[in-house]
Amino acid sequence: MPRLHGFTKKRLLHIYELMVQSRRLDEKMLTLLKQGKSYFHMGCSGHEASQLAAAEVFQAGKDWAYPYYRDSAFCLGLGMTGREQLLSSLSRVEDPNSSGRQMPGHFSHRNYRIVTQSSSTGTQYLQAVGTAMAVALSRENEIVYVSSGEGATSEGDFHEALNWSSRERLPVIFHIQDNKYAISVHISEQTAGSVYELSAGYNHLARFQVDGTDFFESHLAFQKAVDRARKGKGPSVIVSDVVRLLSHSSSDDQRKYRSEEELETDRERDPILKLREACFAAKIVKSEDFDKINERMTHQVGQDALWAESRPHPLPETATDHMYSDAPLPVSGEKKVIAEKIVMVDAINHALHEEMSRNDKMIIYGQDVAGDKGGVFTATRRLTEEFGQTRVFNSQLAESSIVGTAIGMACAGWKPVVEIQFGDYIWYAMMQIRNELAAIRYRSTSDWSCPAVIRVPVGGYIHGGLYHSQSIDGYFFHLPGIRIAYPSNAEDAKGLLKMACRVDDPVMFMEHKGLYRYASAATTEPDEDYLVPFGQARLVTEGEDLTIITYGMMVYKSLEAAKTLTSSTGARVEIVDLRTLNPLDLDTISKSIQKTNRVLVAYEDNLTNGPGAEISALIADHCFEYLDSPVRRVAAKDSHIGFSPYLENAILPQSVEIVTVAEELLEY
Ligand SMILES: Cc1ncc(C[n+]2csc(CCOP(=O)(O)OP(=O)(O)O)c2C)c(N)n1
Repeated sequence: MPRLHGFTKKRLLHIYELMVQSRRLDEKMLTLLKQGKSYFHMGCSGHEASQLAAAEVFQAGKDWAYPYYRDSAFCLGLGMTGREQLLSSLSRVEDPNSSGRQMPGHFSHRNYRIVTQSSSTGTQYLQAVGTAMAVALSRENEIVYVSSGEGATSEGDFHEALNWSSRERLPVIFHIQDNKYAISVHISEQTAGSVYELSAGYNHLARFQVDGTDFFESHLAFQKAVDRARKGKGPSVIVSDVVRLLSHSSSDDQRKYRSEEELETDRERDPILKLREACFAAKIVKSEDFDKINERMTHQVGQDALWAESRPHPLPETATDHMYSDAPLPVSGEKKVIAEKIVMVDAINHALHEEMSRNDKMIIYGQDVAGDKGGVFTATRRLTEEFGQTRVFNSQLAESSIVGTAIGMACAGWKPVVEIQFGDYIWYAMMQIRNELAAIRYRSTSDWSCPAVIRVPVGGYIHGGLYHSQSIDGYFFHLPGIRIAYPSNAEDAKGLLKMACRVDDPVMFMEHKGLYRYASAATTEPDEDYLVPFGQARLVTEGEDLTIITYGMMVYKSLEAAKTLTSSTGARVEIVDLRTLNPLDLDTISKSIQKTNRVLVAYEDNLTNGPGAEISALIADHCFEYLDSPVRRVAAKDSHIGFSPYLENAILPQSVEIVTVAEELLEY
């Protein structure tokens, strides 16, 4: 049987058909848009050959894919149908990519292991690396595809991902589709040299530079890259020189920044024409065969579009569904005390130890967490010794890498419990947390979920200055999709962390550094079956005259204040320790206010827009009729935190301020 570069006629026609289908889909989607039936489009035209070359060597449903928004031909190659892509284009509820929740082209398909993609250029690389870490741990012979344009390689995450995957020889193929433009920005304004050149220097990383409009040349590179990935030799980066035949998106007009000559030169490199020519030259396919396919695809895409238009839209009442898991919360056993006294950091260590024993898929990593050191606060001490380097290891010094890879691991069914060394440095990971971790369940209508745990030391009162004292809860309290636990003592820390390790949602687990070894936060140690349910506040003290809603270190500042108030005024103060900020126990807050009729919210984050601001608003909404005085807040000043104790004391909230405000409320 005649073959061209090893491909039979039948296979070549199949590839040609997918290329044409992808091209017709672009055309049809732009028509639908002009007809006012859809809202946005990003085209694949000009990128088809390199994408289908990639799809040829990946095993759909076994291997993993993190495609770019231009990867429609790649997704067709894996098995996604034109109808499914049209449902996405028209934002219909049956769209398997996102049920109309994301812009078109943000691919996701559980059956083909296409992991849900966002619009953030560059977040996908580290997630792909995380999935490759999961693959390596599972010892499966799977590989991971991740794709982007050349513009997105300017994001730091690209370089972090090359570093991590190369260091660990992970089976990732980075496909960089270089069409020379990031919207209107030419690569000469983007990249110091070429992406191929700037990815040099990583040990174990293979690099390929190909004409991405040539299917056969691209296929050869992918074949080589995949072979070495499957043999455990490490990642590859394939830079495909492609053409962007359409404007960046339907909102762009490339004639504003590209000359007609340049556009014509690109059109001459059309990958569909190239494949046709190669097949003619080899006399393997006749022109009628291609013409028949063209006709069939025009007809099929037209019919598929009509079908997709007939399908239902998402219902408005479902707009906020899939924010959190529906799975019931794990249930605690009866509490048994196993030790008389334990400090909070040791309780955290024991919780991790117990959960690692219980769950073989739990993995711990972060900066300095491994070995005898066990983290700068010793929370992970002795865990590497007990569970080995493959399950408890040091990460590179890169917060986005820690969270990005954790997302990829969690999407592949593992349970990463990672540490960010100081809350003050979590900002490098903010994109991964805000746009990815928090949104993955929502945007994939629960096809994908990301139940990773981020442990993060926070808070001041430890002479830490601007960059070791920050409270970060205000930022994350604002964010739907992530649970927040914030224990104030050892027993709660153990029970809440064990719960965090078992729930099906992402959790930010905030650990106040000042409480790690704080004598008052030491408690008896509950046994391994003890869990603290999320959304259940604890009454620290009971009283009738005033409620203080608080959490973390402020529980102790409130206790001091309550003592002073009782001795000076005789008032009895009820202190409510929230234990989790999301979910928030509004019920306990409300019951306490019904009893005391006066409330103060004390929190360590700065005043403006801190969690207490929202809690005060909720109290105004839900408890107004029970109040005999205004809702007041005591919080940090709206300031950075100075290092000198004279500055720090003036900025962070103190018990004396709670006393002053409480007295005003009691006298109101
Ligand atoms: C983090 C981030 N910054 C900016 C954007 C807006 N944006 C969307 S696509 C794009 C250009 C991407 O260019 P490139 O990676 O080369 O891919 P191409 O569109 O050329 O295929 C930009 C700037 C974004 N989506 N995400």
